[in-house]
Amino acid sequence: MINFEEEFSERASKMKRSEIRELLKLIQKPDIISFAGGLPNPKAFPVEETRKIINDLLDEKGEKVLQYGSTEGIGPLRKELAKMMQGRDMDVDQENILITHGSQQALDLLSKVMLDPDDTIIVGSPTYLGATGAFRAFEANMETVPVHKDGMDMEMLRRKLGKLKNKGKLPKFIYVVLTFQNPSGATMSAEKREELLEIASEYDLLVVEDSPYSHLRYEGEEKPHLISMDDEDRVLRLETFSKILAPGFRIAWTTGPTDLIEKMCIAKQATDLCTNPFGQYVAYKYIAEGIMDNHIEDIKELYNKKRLTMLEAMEEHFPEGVEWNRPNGGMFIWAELPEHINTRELFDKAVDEKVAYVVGDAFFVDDGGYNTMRINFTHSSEEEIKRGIKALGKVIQEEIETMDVEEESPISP
Ligand code: PMP
Ligand code: G9A
Repeated sequence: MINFEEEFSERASKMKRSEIRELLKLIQKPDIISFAGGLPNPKAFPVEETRKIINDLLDEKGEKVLQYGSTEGIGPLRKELAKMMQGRDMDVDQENILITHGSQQALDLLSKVMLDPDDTIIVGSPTYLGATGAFRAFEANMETVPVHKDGMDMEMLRRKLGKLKNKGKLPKFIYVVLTFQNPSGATMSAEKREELLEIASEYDLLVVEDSPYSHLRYEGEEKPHLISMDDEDRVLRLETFSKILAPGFRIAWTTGPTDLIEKMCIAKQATDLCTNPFGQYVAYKYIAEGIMDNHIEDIKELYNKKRLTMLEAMEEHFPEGVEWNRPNGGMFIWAELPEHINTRELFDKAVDEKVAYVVGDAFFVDDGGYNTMRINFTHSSEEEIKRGIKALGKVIQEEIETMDVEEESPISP
C-alpha cells in the first residue's frame, strides 16, 4: 500500500482542514441552533425567479448554456457586472473582469500566480479563514496586523512594513475585508481607506480587497470602495453572488490590474477551463432582468430584522463582562468574553445546550482571539435566534461563575 504521508508534496503537508467546513458537518443535526456557518438564509434564495430564468434559458439558448464557455467568463455577464460596478462609482472595464467559481477560487488563483514558498503577505488579525487557507496552501509567510472595530490598525501596518522592509521581506500583497469584515463585522472608515492606499503606494504594494458583503448594508452611509479611490492600479477587488443570489451557483467575479487578471485567467485555464456557464447565464439574467436590485432589498430587510433580534437578545441574555460590536451590515457579530474564558473549551458545552458558534481563534494565524467567538445572524429564524442566544448566554454565565470559583479556591500546597 502506498504511504501517502511520505509521498505528498511539501505544499500539501502544510494544508490544514478548514475549521468552518469541518464544523458544518458536525453541526448539521436538526436540533442544533447554528450561529456558526456564514450561510445565507434559504428564505433569501429567489427560488421562483430562478426556476423561471432556468426554463427560459433552456428554451432560448439551451445549446449555449450547456456548452463550455470562455475562461474569462461569458461576455453578457461581464458586461452587466461592469455596468453595475460603474453605477457604484467603480471605474471598471468588462475586459478586466474574470468570473470565478466563488471568490474562494479567486483567492486560490491569486495565490497561485503571486506566491512562491515563504513569500510574505499581510493579513488582519483576525481575518477570513478561507483566505488564510488558500494562502497557506501556497506556503505563504503570513504577517499579521491587528484589526480593531474600525478595521486594520494603520499605525501597526506602517510599523510592520518598516520592519519587513529592513529584513528585505516586503509583502507581495495586503489582504483586507474592509466592509463588514468576516469575522469581526468591522468596517474601515473612509479616512483609513485613504491611508491604506497611501501606505500601499509608499511601499509599492498590491491591495486585495475581498468584498462579499458590501451590498448588505442595513444602516449608515456606504464607504468609498478602495478600487474607486485607487489611481495607481494597485487594487484587486473580489465580489461574489454567494450572498446576493445563492452560493450554490459558485459564481463570483474579480477585477483589478490587467496583467494580474490575465495571469489569473491563464492559471484558471489549467484549473477548471471555465466557470460553470449555466450558472453564469442565470446570474446574467438575474441582473439584466432587474431582479437583483429588488431582491437585494428583500434580503436586507430579512437580515436586518435578524440582526436587531440578535442584538436585543444579546442585551437581554449575555452576562456582564461580555462585549460585542453592532455591525451596520454583513452577517456576523463578534463577541469578546472575559480574558480567562477560552471559547474553544466552551464550545462543547454550548453544543450540549444545542447552540454553536465559530471559535474566534480560528480567524487568527498568530496566537490570539482565545476569548472570542463569531456569531452569524442570517441563517437562523428569529425564534431560533432568541432561543439560541438565551442558551449561549447561560453557557457563558456558567463558565464565568465556574472560573471565578476556581480562581477564588486556595491553591493546594
Ligand atoms: N471571502 C470572504 C470574506 C467570505 O466571507 C467568503 C464567504 N464566506 C468568501 C470569500 C468566499 O465566498 P464564495 O462563496 O464566493 O467562494
Ligand atoms: O465555507 C463556507 O461554507 C462558506 C462560509 C464561510 C464562513 O462561514 O465564513
